[in-house]
Amino acid sequence: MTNPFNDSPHGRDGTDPEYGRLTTQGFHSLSASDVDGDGKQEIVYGSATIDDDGSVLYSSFDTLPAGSAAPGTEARLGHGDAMHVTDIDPARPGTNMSIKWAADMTTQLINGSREQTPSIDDWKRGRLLTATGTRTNNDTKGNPSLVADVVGDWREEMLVRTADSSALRMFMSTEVTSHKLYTLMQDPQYRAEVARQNTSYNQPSYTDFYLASDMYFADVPLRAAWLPGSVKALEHVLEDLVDSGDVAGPVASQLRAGIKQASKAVADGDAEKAAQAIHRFVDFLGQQKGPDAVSDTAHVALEHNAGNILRAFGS
Ligand SMILES: [Ca+2]
Ligand SMILES: [Ca+2]
Ligand SMILES: [Ca+2]
Repeated sequence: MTNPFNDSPHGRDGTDPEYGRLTTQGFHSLSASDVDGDGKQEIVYGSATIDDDGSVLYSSFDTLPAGSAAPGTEARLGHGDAMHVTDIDPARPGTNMSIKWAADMTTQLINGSREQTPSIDDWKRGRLLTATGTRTNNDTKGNPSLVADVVGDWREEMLVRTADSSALRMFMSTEVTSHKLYTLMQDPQYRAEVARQNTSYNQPSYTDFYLASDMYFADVPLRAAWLPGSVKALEHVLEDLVDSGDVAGPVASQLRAGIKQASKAVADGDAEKAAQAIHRFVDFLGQQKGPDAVSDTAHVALEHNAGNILRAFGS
């Protein structure tokens, strides 16, 4: 496409009746974020957002400004080049690549592109780190290979390649902090953002809550994230399926009882007994009758999670 900042209305409808109007609204990256607060993530595609059910949540249009190719014309917003999705003050100058590096919870800049040595800079304290012998990626964008809370506290590490691309180096902050927070990887948006950094142009990964030096810790959401292979994960999935009506009737209580037995066995350190309880759980799934209802979706989800537990137990 041609330059969106000095272009005539450049949007060209695609052929799909529902999605055709999103043509040219994407850019080099994307984010997954719960932008409508319904507990499910939407795909923020650039100047458009796809709702969790696959429908178009919004597609942004605006009036082309004076000095553009067609002032006053209503045009779809197009390629924005970079995007930041979080609880942020949009009136502050939007950054290219940033990092949560300082003990006081402020944000630092990562500088250095092409043949420059990457550095971490603070607007008050100046240069905090020079990553000698390394380079960034993506030409003028100067992105590290990854910026993420890899070593879990809440500070981000910077992973950059050596200048000869033979190795990765990970730099971590040695500033001693008095602030305590769970690892950022426990934030569902942040976790998806870290995955996204590895599939498109790198942009900073953001939490879905306000993370800054003037944050209120009372506003930090408590996370209920259960890892695959835990009985808690299976319980969580079952309760979601009961809520949605995918599991209904007396079978719900039988399945709950199976999970309870497995939980108790895990707490007692009896893996064999826990595995037996999960096997019985899977048997129940295959034996509903009368008023019981387990949808196909529920079947697949519950069997998958039960299988994860059995694999974790090696049985
Ligand atoms: Ca949502
Ligand atoms: Ca939604
Ligand atoms: Ca860290």
